[in-house]
Amino acid sequence: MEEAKKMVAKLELVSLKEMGDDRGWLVVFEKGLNIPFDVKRCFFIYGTKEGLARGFHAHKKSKQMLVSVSGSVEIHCEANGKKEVYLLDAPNKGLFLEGMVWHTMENFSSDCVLMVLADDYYNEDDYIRNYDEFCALTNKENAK
Ligand code: T46
Repeated sequence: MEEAKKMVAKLELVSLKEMGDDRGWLVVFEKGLNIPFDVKRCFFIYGTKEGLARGFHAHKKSKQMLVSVSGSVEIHCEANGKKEVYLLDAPNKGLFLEGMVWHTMENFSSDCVLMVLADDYYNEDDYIRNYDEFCALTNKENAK
């Protein structure tokens, strides 16, 4: 499928350097240092109800960095034929996602504040919210 060949899926867990002194800790996100894109948008997800999962989509192109700045959350990802779960439980752990990564956010702790940095403005056309469509575009065998 020509369209699928052009689609990128990248995931990387990034460990950020913590700078600490007797006052506490400081972590930096900086383009070129640990963020491989220009940040155009930032949003926060918090107050998620217990047992609730969010996400259930992939992006066609967007690049994002997910960081749990408070509490913890699991990011369940499916990309390049593999399923992996990443636990974000510290402000110095970033999960970089680009493109065709089907992801859900699950098991939010009650104090979780999930920060997301994105390389582009909000555009619903960049979302694939239908799992069968995701499977078809990534040539998955269980696609209908
Ligand atoms: C993602 C995960 C990690 C906006 O109007 N502007 C925005 O910038 C965003 C992110 C959302 N919205 C609206 C769209 C929906 O009506 O806010 C509502 C909730 O968004 P959504 O259901 O997409 O939220 P999540 O938690 O499922 O997904 C979000 C991001 O949308 C998505 O890009 O990768 O967080």
